[in-house]
Amino acid sequence: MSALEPIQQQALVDRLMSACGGQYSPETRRKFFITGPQWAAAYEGNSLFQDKTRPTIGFERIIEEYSKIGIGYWCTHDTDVIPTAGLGHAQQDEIVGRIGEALKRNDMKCSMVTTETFHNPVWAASSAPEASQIRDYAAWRVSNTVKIGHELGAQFAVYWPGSLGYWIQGAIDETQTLQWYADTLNAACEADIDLAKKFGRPTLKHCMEAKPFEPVAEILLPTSDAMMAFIFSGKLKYPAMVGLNPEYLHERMWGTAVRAALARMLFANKLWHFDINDGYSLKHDVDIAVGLINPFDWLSVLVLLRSHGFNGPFNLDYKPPRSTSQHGVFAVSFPTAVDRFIALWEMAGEVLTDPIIKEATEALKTAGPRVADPLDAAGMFAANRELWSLHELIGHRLFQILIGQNKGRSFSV
Ligand code: 3MF
Ligand code: MG
Ligand code: MG
Repeated sequence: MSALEPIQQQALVDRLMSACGGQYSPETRRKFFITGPQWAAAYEGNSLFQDKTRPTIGFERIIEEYSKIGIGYWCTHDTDVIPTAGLGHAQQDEIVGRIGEALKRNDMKCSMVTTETFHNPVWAASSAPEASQIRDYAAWRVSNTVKIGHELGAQFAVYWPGSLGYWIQGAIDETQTLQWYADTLNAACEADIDLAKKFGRPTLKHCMEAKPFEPVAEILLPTSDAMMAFIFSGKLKYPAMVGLNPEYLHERMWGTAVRAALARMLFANKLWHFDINDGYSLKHDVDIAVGLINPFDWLSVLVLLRSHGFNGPFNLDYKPPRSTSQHGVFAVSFPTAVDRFIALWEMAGEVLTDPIIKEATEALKTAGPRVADPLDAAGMFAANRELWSLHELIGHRLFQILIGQNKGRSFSV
């Protein structure tokens, strides 16, 4: 093989992408409530120790590219699209107007809006700091985002309180900070109730998103479980308006089984929105695309979600790797992420109708014969002894479905 010029490299990528096959059509992709974040496609490849590898691109291009791929929904932070200094001024209305037109032109919808309360220096002492003027500003920021949400037709508002925490222990009273953060969410809900009336729309679903580490040393609401305790603490004025936006990797980062964490949210009726991606346990937030690291685990997650009727939104909150070019972001990264998700979703459907899993699950629930003495633990164990091998058999069947052995794919020696 001789060295390839960049233009030939792009053609090679495109040719191998189509050689991969198995792509879903944009129409099929659009049937799913899959949402594309402004910030994911705009990510330039930079990090704490790494410089940018891609150019700056704006919402017009991103909305158009998502639409072509068949990602039917778009979402954004307020400051992904409006400079902080322009918020609340004419510039905001002008930009929101242009976003509305870009969405319409490309047959796209805005699904969700979120407030950046972690990046700007104003949040250096957290998004609920001692300075009451900054807390008032935070309350205004989230309410302003809710307003933008109504203007763009969004159904969801998301809150990632990444800066709600500290570096130096002992300097703040955590319970006070949590109360101040509750006040911020109360302000967002209150504003939403008024705005919804004004716009003649339902109120938004307000979803909290937890991440255990980053960007500060100690996070006050590090997990979705902590957030549920917060929602049900009695400190929120509108707890029924507030639910969760878990992120697959954020849960995995602290070591839980993601499926079990999601089950706890389903149990509390608070799983409302889901950031889909992948990565490694006990590492920083690497935001790798869905299914590239833990496809087996992902299959299991989607079996749970499908069996509980959770149909999205599924938000592609990942970072196209910095090795991927700008061309690759839209030619490889997003379409393949969407297609792996759909393939895993369809596989989860196969799991739910698989006759072997069905029969095994039913047999386990029917259980062995009841013993006469309800206190006879040894007898109960013996009565079910052979059935419980089915747990492992079900696990094996899930693996077979993942690799297609249930459909006759074989690996000969
Ligand atoms: C950080 C995140 C955030 C949130 C976003 C939504 C930049 O790890 O996951 O993405 O998803 O702020 O509110
Ligand atoms: Mg993440
Ligand atoms: Mg996220």
